[in-house]
Amino acid sequence: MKHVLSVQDLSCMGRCSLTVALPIFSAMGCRCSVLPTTVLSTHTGFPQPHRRGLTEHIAPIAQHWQQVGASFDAIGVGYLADPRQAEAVEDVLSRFPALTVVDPAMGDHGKLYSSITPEQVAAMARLCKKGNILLPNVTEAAFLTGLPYRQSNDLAYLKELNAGMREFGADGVVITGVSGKDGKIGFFGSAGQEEFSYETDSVENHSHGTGDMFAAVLLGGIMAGKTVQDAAILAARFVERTLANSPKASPHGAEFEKQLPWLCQQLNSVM
Ligand code: PXL
Repeated sequence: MKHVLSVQDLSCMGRCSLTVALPIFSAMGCRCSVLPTTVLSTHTGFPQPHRRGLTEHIAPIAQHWQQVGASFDAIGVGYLADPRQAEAVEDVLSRFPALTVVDPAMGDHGKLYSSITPEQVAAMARLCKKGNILLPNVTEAAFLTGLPYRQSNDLAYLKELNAGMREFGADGVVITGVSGKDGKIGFFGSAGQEEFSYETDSVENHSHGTGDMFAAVLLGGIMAGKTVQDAAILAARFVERTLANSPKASPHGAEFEKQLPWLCQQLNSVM
């Protein structure tokens, strides 16, 4: 059984980050260990969550894992609260060689989340250099590459964003949140020499945590033997189904649990 490490915050309520990653990895047949980087009462979409950073615990946890001989097939990194945390996670990545997927969760719709500083963007850029696969949305790719943000599916622009992200050294990049024509939404990506794109119907249902669902399904798909492109398509279809079958814009996040049986079926049909 593949062993995945999920490195991101634990938002105790409001589906996102670890509370999404754990059940998805389990449903996809992976053993999932966790490195919670911050505990929050809720994600930051609720007003004034209580939060406790766990930055100083990251290195001792990783050291203990080394003492007990832990190893991982893959590591998925998501939302991190500040630059010190990003540095601590960089250190974890250097201790455990594994396929590393970095989702530089920092913003959306052309803006950084309120808690994200320019120093955090620089720290995430350093972390991206350690990733084998990078999963920015268009906003994050623009901030990381220094290119202007455009809500556009212009191919030349997407190729430029993708090329800028590939300069971090990853073998694969999937840029999510690309707005298409006729209300479509999709991704543009590359793996090795190949570029690819995909669109689904855009469901008018903005919800926290859908990027975290995408990242978990993508990594679970790769662990199940899929290519980056096929795993990204599976992830996009999972998020589309989830949003289409959830109450609109609930702060508690989208009801991905109802789609887990479908996800298992998709894997079983190819395994
Ligand atoms: O889904 C990304 C995310 C993760 N963790 C926390 C967040 C968010 C997005 O708002 O607030 C704490």
